[in-house]
Amino acid sequence: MSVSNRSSRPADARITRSSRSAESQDSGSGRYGKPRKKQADSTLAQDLSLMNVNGQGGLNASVGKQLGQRPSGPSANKSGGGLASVARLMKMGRCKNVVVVAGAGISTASGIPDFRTPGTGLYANLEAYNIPYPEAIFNVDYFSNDPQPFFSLAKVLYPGSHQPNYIHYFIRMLHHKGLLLRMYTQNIDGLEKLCGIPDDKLVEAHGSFTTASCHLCYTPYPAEDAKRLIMNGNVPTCTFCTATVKPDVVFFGEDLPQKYFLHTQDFPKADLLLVMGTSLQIEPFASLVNTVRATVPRLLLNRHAVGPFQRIPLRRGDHVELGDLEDTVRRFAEMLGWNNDIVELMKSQEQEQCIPTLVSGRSGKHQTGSDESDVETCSKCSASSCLS
Ligand code: CNA
Repeated sequence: MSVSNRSSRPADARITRSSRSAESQDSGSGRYGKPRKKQADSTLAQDLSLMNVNGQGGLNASVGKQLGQRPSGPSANKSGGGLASVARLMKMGRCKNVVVVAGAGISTASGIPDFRTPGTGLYANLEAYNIPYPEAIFNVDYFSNDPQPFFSLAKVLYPGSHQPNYIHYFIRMLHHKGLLLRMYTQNIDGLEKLCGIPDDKLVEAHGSFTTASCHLCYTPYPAEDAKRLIMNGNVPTCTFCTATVKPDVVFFGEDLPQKYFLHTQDFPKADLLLVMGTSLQIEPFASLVNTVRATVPRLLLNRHAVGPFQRIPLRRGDHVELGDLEDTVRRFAEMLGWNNDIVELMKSQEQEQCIPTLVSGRSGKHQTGSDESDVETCSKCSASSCLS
């Protein structure tokens, strides 16, 4: 069965993942020969961005630390200008439907390498995975022949060994303040959920490790069993057809989850778009940023300018703040007066997350509940404080 037939949805209601760097945006087929549907709204998006490319971006446009490719010229203000402008809008109550679009750059501060950062990114360390080209790691045909490269990567990315960082909690705070319309993440590390962003506020566009299924016949497989086998260097196989099971992370040419289609409601409703830690190279995700209304402010927080934020002049209402994301987000939070709240939230969440690491004195199980009698020590923070 072809992976493009994975969904029972009609073809015009399916969106598959593809790498923008590997193909033209307008091509009819993906890198791996899978037919690729053009999104109805991507045409509109392109029209919108074209309409605005000639607009005067000067008044609100700014750049921060200048690294790599960057906007410059009349549309560039001093560092911090963009953050301050957006913080001002937020404080004035003008941004009540904030959409966040995020990528691997929000998790590097948690110790998870991204793809494309030179030196530390996974693509720079391919010898560890023994693959001929970077995208092969998410190519389902390649996986079919040799699942080991993806399973090696899965060991790094499987939720459990990494903790959310300040950036994740900043987004959680947006929700706490009632401002988050939705977060769209390409990440598969599960840190958004772990920091407490509720399921209904989150779209994991490239899937997650929460569920697993056969890569050929899609028969579901218990995710915990798949994880245990993969972490121990074994290959989980389908109970129905014996093909290899994989976590439900979206590979190139596979359908994005149904929830991704919420974007058709969310982006037209957004009154602020925050783009964080992504190279905007993977379609159709990358084009989402072009689907907010033309007057909606968009703020890119990243190490270098990407996607439409590379254009000079910037679109009116676009802001680019370049530099280390965690530093930038901290400054942003300070401007908003949220820093203390975020620090408190992180502390309280860390204490809660100590509970699963508590070692049970009786049953030997790890506990998440409040059954004190079952708990004696905490491997992380020495017990009693976690229970307060
Ligand atoms: P990418 O292509 O690696 O881009 C990451 C971007 O973040 C780059 O522009 C970096 O410059 C920037 N960046 C990285 N660290 C920082 C930092 N500390 N401060 C500021 N900017 C930073 O990753 P994308 O997310 O754009 O690509 C999409 C792929 C990557 C998705 O399909 C993911 O599944 C996949 N991925 C996910 C993870 C994860 O879940 N944590 C890790 C690695 C790859």
